[in-house]
Amino acid sequence: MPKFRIAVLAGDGIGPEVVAAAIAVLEAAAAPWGGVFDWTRYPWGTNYYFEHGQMAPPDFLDRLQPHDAIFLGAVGHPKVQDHITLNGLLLPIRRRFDQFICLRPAYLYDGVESPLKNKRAGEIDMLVFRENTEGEYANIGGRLYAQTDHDIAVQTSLFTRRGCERIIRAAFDSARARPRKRLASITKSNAQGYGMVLWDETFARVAAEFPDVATESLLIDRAVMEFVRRPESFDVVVASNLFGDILTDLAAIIVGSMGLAASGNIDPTRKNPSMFEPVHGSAPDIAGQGIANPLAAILSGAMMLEFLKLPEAAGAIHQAVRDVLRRGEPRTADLGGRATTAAVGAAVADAIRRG
Ligand code: GGG
Repeated sequence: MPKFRIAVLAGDGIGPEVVAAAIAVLEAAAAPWGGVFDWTRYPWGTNYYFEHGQMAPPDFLDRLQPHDAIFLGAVGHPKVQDHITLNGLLLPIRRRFDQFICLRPAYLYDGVESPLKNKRAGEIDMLVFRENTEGEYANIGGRLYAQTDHDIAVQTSLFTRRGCERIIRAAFDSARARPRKRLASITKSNAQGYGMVLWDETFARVAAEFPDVATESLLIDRAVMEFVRRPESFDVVVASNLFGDILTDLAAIIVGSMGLAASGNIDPTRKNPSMFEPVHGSAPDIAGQGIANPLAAILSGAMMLEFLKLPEAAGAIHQAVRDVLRRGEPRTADLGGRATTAAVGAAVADAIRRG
């Protein structure tokens, strides 16, 4: 078994707490294969920013390049504007390593209550493909006459035929491989008459190659309504960078908690390291208290194991998480419990060792 070189960016707030719990679980899951991971921890994030005036050193992307994967906790600090933390660390990684697929599953586990009434375990089961390298996150624009009465801001969304086609195609491939074979595309092409019309046209063109996949195209305002009204009807969903981000917070909440939402930022060509991170942010309101839910980070770790082609180890984590959630304890406050991050992490690791 090769050793996998994993870059760990625990980051800010609850990031280090959930990452520590997740690494212990990943070690437990991979133990039958011997010492599988070579973890390298990088102290980048807002503490680094306070000391150096930037989120990471100038060569940080070159230093990440040789790794097999990146495992990230969270970035963000109440004393630093979020566009600085995002553009200083997270977004350059996604772009430089061409992690154009942001994969975000949302599944209603047995033992977890949806805020939507009468939803049974497994009834909500969707996989969102978020475009991850362009769209509304392209960071193209500028300010003129900043901080004066004439302040002007221009922010441009970027949609390319190549960018639309590759994420839409990846979503179709995934939908075809799933039992329900359904794909929903979400835009706002009535108002965004250039970029999102290009998206819609690309979706229609690629759809012709997948006659076995049932499709629907929804505007984002209708989509948020339908996520609440008929979430069980969604299987695979594909959306732009911004809409994918917003939709997956909604998807996380209807399956019980942001504390369960995992994600992978994937370069499917494997030329570059892919990055795995919980969807949640740094949660400064609970940071340092040891009460954050580590399951989103743990499930992101399982996605990393799948990507590294360790499906048995990933399966062991999924089974252990299912067991712990079904049992009902220990669980953290976001799921109605009182347990600590460490206790939930230890319960999952124990379930893996017993399993
Ligand atoms: N878990 C990573 C994290 O801290 N995410 C916070 C965030 O604001 N992410 C923005 C995004 O994914 O677009």
